[in-house]
Amino acid sequence: MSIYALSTGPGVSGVAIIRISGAESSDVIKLLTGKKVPKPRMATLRKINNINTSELIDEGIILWFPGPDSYTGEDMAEIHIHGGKAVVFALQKEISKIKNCRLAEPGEFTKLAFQNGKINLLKAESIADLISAETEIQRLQAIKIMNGKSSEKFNQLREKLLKILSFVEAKIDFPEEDLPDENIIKIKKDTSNVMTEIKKILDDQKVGEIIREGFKIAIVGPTNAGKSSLLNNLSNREVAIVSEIAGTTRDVVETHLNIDGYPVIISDTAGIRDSQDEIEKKGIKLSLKKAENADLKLVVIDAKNIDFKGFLNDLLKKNAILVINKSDLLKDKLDPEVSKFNHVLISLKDNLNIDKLILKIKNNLENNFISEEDILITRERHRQHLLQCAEHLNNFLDKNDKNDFDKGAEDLRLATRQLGMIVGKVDVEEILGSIFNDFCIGK
Ligand SMILES: Nc1nc2c(ncn2[C@@H]2O[C@H](COP(=O)(O)OP(=O)(O)O)[C@@H](O)[C@H]2O)c(=O)[nH]1
Ligand SMILES: [Mg+2]
Repeated sequence: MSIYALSTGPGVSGVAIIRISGAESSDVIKLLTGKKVPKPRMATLRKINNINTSELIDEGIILWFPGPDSYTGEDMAEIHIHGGKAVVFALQKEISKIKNCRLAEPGEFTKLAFQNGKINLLKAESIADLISAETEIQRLQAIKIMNGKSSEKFNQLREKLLKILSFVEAKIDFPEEDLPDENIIKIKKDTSNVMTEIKKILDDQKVGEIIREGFKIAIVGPTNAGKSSLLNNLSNREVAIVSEIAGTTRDVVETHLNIDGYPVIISDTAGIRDSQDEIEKKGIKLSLKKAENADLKLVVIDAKNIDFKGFLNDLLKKNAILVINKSDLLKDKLDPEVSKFNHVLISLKDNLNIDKLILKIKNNLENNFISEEDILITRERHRQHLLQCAEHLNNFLDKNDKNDFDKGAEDLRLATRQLGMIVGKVDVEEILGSIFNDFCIGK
């Protein structure tokens, strides 16, 4: 079975590329052009025709990538045509008529590349991340992983564990030879070292995931303080409805921003107040939840109408900036109960001090993304495997009796397997290989 798909974005463009992968790729080119496949990797201009009527669909470039040296490892072809909707549609329709050709599923080319051993799982994931990267920081993170930065680290840790396991397994295979105590001490020490490295990787403030998914900022505070106005101001467009009627915003309104390359998802929420309205109450509940899950809260209050002191302590406890809005209406000094908090006094109406607020947000972002260099976890999946790996290693380290080595070996195997799952390499043969390479078993 061969697969095909439009690999360029949907919509009108100068050029569109349709990719084909699988044994039928050469048939597709022959049937569409009436000629044999061009020389490998040589851009070749061909007329592309309807299969049965030979009517011209378009003229375009054909690229031929014979397997196994292709992206997927299979025979592949690319057809570059003009990127009009009708052209793309007509060509796809023709390919669909060819025997054993079907439309690819999402990510299927990359999945094939992984299954055919062309790339590991982390690289496959990073390709997806690179494609969806919206900001420079996201792109840099994806490209680092694509380059093998994290695979290298996880493979290294895994190899260390395999080595330890080979010692433990040798002991099981030759139980009559007593393992000296110092060897046991070394095995434990090596395991502890791996454990320390894993703990260090896990202690990352989730920076990798935040970069991939976006830094979450929640705008919270009482009704009518100017929360929706702030969202609109920061995103430079009318995302949320602004009105003097308290309780206007009920649902959470979210928008994506790029602040100095940092991907940010900012959400405006319902104003917090005692409400009898069931829908508004639900909105308020959502607000508080957003605030709790956010990486940063912008707590917005009204400078002249501060009846919110009770909430402030709680909301400002961590990762929050107090934004006091409507400074244009302020006649007297700020209430000291409120000014004692670290705050920015702004007026959205008069566009006052907004730059100060943005600077504060940027500083906060920078502080949060500080450990950029050591990021290895970019998905919850990686975190879960690492946590489970650490758990198995703990179980191993807890075993102190030599006779428990059988079970200890199983702990190590399970730990190794978890690391292998991150990179997508789970192969028992390798354990045997490691034993043979590092241990003179024939002696
Ligand atoms: N005077 C003044 N009014 C403002 C300011 N910012 C917002 N408002 C007004 O306050 C009202 C409530 O604003 P809105 O953004 O809907 O508040 P929210 O309920 O917190 O989302 C609207 O009538 C806004 O025009 C400001 O800086 N000064
Ligand atoms: Mg609002």
